[in-house]
Amino acid sequence: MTENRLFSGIQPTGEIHLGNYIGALRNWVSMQEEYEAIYCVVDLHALTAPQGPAELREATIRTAKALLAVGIDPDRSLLYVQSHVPQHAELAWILGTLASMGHLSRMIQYKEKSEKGGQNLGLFAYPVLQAADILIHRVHVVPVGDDQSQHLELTRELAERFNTRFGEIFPVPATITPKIGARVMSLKDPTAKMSKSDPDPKSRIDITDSADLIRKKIRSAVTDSGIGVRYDTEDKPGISNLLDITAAMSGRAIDELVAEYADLQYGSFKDAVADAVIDGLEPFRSAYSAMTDDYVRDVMASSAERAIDSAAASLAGIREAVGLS
Ligand code: ATP
Ligand code: LTN
Repeated sequence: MTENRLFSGIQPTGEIHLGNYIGALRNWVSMQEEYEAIYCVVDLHALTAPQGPAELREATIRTAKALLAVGIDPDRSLLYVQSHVPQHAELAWILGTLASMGHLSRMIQYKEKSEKGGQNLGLFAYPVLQAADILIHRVHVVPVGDDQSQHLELTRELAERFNTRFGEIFPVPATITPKIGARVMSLKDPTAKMSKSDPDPKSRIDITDSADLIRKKIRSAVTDSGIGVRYDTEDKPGISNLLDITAAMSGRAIDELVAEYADLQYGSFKDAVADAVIDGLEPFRSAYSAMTDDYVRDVMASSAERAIDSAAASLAGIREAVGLS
């Protein structure tokens, strides 16, 4: 069997930011060539943080539209909404019976999110549903940003445990993270990752931001009090983050950028960073504004039908293996 199936997901919460784009979405687009790719807007996961029904519905369409506008090709790849394919939730229940409470309670994302309040069973079981997303399609690789490595380790552990107990059903999937930009940092605190849930909108660049707003946010990014553009994540985390972003958006090497910008004042350097981000996002912005919600809904509906076919066949084998009749 060729090992060429791929799955990844994104939550419909907030706006898609540059960290999502560089750390995940760009690779999703390029990997469609090589893999049979399945992409999912994970609305059930989004329910673990409180948001209103209208807001969730709107964010689901907006997120799917952004995925299409970055270049996910619906003729080649599947792109659907998680809750439209009920097999994800059923497999999550089965896998939940194999997951250890200790392992789940050590998950960094769970600890961070539950410390911010709003603990709930869904938040605790979040990585089990993520494992089900991946395993239901029996995929081989999962492209994600750095922050998801721990969840992917759990997925592999659950696949192995299931296979040992019930027979070889699941491939054990590999994690793929990008070489540059696997962890884009906040513009306001370069020791924290850029995140949708950061309350300060200036901490991140949303990919739908106007050129002016992008420039303003980059100009107000936290750097350090020294001078000189150098790549040093310990002493100059803010400048290094801006260099990473520029390298990822322009396709140029960090060394080459440092050689060109070494003697610039921070203000001029930030202008060059803003140019790279604005130019890099331009094709996305025009595709996004030209796309209608109806087109997005059509793609979601036809992809979900195909995903149900694949997920139902896979779940039948799983049910049989565990003894559900
Ligand atoms: P939140 O921070 O609110 O949990 P998020 O910004 O991490 O949300 P997700 O939907 O959870 O967004 O992530 C979608 C994809 O983007 C995942 O593959 C994740 O690893 C990647 N990603 C998220 N933030 C970053 C970042 N700062 N740098 C690189 N990749 C990221
Ligand atoms: N947990 C991920 C989103 C996610 C996902 C997945 C990613 C849900 N299911 C399956 C990869 C594969 C996140 O918070 N970024």
